[in-house]
Amino acid sequence: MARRFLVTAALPYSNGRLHVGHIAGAYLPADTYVRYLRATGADVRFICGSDDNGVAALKTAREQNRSVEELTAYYNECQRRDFAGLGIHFDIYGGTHQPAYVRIHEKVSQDFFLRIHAKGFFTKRTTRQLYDPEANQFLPDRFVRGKCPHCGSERAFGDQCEECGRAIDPQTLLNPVSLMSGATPQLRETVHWYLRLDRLQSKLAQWLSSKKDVTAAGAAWRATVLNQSLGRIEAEGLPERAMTRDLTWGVPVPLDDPDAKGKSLYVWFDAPIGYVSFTAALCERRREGPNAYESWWRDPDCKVVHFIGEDNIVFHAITWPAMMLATHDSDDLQGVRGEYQLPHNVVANSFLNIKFPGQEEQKISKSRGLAVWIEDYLKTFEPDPLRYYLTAIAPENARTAFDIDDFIARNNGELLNAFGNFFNRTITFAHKYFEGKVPAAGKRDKQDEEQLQRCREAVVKTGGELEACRFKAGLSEVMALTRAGNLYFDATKPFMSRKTDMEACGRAINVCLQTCRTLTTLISPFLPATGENCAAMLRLGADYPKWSAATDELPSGQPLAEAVILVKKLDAKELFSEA
Ligand code: B3M
Ligand code: ZN
Repeated sequence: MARRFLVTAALPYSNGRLHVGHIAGAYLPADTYVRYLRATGADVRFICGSDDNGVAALKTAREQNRSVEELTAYYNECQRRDFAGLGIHFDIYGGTHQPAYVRIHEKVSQDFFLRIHAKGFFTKRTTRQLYDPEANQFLPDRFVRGKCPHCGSERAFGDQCEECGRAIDPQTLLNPVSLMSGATPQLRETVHWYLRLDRLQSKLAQWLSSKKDVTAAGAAWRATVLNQSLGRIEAEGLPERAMTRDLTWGVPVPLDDPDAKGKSLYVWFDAPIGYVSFTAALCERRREGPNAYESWWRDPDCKVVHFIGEDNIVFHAITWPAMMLATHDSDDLQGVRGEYQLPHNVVANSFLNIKFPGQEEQKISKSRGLAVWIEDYLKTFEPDPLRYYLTAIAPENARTAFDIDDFIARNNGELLNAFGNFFNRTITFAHKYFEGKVPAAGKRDKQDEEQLQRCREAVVKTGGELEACRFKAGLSEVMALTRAGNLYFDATKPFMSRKTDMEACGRAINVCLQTCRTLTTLISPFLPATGENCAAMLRLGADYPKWSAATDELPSGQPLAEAVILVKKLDAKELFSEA
């Protein structure tokens, strides 16, 4: 039986374009993982889509003077294009409020809410909240501005001050002003449904503790993820959290209760359910039957893996699992068939900083125009140089920086000089001196055997790193084999032996070609377009990414295709000069 995985990548808010930080954070590692798993023969569904609900989109739509429907449809389409341009291929790219998905998403979300409600994990409570008497509506925290009670900045939002970074209780904001109408907000009573995280916390803690140890896939959860989840529970415990909002843009609260009128589910309640509803939409599209999504979500034989950025950890490692636990009948944390399965892994990267030539490293900032937008990047460059760089510097355990000069240097140094050049010199040589065919393996000596042994070891090591979601380490194994290939080429000197000993020369080129063959499979999850070009030169056929075939030898006499340029030399001026 094939292993089964459901892999998700965080749903981007559909109120903006994607930049390199998003890609490095969640989408590229997820895509690499999915490609690798498929190469091992696993059955995988790769799910994503836009997060359309909630305040973020509403606010941008207001600022841009367009309808929220139009805004979210527009950015959903932009994101789709950016991902496709980078070779990030989801099985489905839905959207929590896109016309094609909103019906199924509302149904799954409302069923989820009702199930938790029936199990008694909500408390209905009255609270006081800021209300705009002119716009006649309650104000989301982001729609209130005022003076920060901590540092005195005049530009604080109702939930947070961007000046001092502190969280704010909206009721303590000084001189509050509504961003809807400019009116002074009043405090009014309202009713919300709170998830009893306090009652779920000991189960959550027990489950999260089990993730400190090595999982079946060969790795513990990342420390950052455990610190922010288990660490938080141990340090402060979990308070109840409101899962509804006074907002009409979202999934309506499905209760037959006058207090629920005009309210929506909290966006962080319905967003992770998007993973489920998009899976259901995918199954529907494939005509697999109405309950087919259950074989991905309610079956312990399928592993669910979430890829996210560090700011989403609490929601994926605490709130979302708590929501699922609240639907369970059984107390079994290992997973019972028929019930929602808690994630096998939650893989979070840190943020990416940015460094433009001649400037200091800084945080990526949309508002200050400090970012490299995917759309802009793709106007000039191929996807693989970016995929290479973002994996080589992946912020897996701490922040790292996208340094424009370093990006160019590594492309031209590592990817072109080492990887591209190894293929180029090997294949060109075979064309020049062996009629474009794989020369005879001959009688291999120790040096030859050692190089082939390195190939076998690289397959095992790279696979081990990828199983454990250590993508940066996986890529460096591939590059280590590349360097070993170049060293072998230099040491065996086929350019000399061709004049004196054609048999020895052919043996060396044969081993180099076998190394190329292995590298083709190993590079393919990271750089799919490059992998395809390599496979075409070696005439490998459709199953070249198959992991178990990575060291299958190319038979002597097999014809090769002409060498193509695998990696182009890049110049920073092409894109980033006046960024
Ligand atoms: N839209 C937050 C973000 O992009 C959010 C992720 C939802 S994943 C369910 O940071
Ligand atoms: Zn402040």
